[in-house]
Amino acid sequence: MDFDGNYIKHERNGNGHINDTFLVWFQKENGDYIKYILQRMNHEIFKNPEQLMENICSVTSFLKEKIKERNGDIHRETMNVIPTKTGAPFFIDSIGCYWRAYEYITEAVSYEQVERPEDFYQCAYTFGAFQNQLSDYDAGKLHETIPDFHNTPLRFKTFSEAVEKDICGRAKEVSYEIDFIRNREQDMNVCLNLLRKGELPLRVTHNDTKLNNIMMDINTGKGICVVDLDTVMPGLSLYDFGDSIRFGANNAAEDERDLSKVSLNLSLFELYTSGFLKGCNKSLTEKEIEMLPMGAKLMTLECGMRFLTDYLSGDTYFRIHREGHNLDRCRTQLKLVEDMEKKWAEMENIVNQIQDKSS
Ligand code: GN1
Ligand code: MG
Repeated sequence: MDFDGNYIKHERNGNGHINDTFLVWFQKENGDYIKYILQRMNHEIFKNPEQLMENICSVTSFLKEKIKERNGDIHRETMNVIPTKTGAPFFIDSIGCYWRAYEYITEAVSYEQVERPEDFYQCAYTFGAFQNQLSDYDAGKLHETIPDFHNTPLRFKTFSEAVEKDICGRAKEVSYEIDFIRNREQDMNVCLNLLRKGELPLRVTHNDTKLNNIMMDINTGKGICVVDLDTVMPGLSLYDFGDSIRFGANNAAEDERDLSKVSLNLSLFELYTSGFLKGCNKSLTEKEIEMLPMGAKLMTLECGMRFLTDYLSGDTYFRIHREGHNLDRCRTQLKLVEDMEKKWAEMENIVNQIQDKSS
């Protein structure tokens, strides 16, 4: 990579389940230290790193133009890919691993859980604004880095096959979870059917809108930059809204074992909804807004189903840190779905009230 100066040291960074991320220190000729983010891409999951990096370079260049128009700081408000010395956006090492590097965003932090409600509002606003800024980006230019990423009915099919095959002999201990998912099969088609009928628009979406994919300014507390652009693809706005609720409006962590702690925090749901709609700046249709609660439920159900599929298949997709980790993750998601179902009327009311206020 075209790093400035001499290598000093590196350490692991972040909590992603897919790629390996490192923070790397260099020392410049004038003695100053400079940090970079270096990532080994998961080539098993992202089958075409060339296309993936083409997406990222194209989207970040587009964002940079928008940032310049508003006199923003292009080194903080978007990711910046550091090319190799020959100008390529990634590097393949001697054992065939793909590496890429980004500028390090200084004086910024990302959170694993909502520590202050204001942070969640900032996260919502920043993801909403990200989507709004890309609303005139030609989605046809993007490669599908993981085809059918949020195709929930197809995920259900893959899940059913994993149950059928049961290669680890684990299905018998998770019959409650399997039935829970099967009983909600009809929910899985709802959003894609609306897309097919033209009632929901296809947009450029991030598709992995966890709280920890937003960098916050440590001084002002403002959301500054959306990171982890690997899954930026055409999708539904509901996916981006829903995945944030799934992760951030849960009263417990994604892998909490004590399920009594898992529930939907309605005030965080409300805060996120208002921040997201503000960031989207009236670019969402009425139907999209009406379907926001469904987006939250769908993303949570889908994620729970993906964790269970991986558990049944021998934990080959999501990185695990303990036995049964993917099962624990699955259980929190299903518990959250159950709680959303109980709070459905309240979720709808919140969305309606925010919409009424802003119109
Ligand atoms: C993965 O790597 P990370 O943690 O940003 C996954 C998301 C899941 C998430 C669950 C490419 O994201 O889809 O929602 O874990 N990313 C991919 O925590 O599969
Ligand atoms: Mg991430």
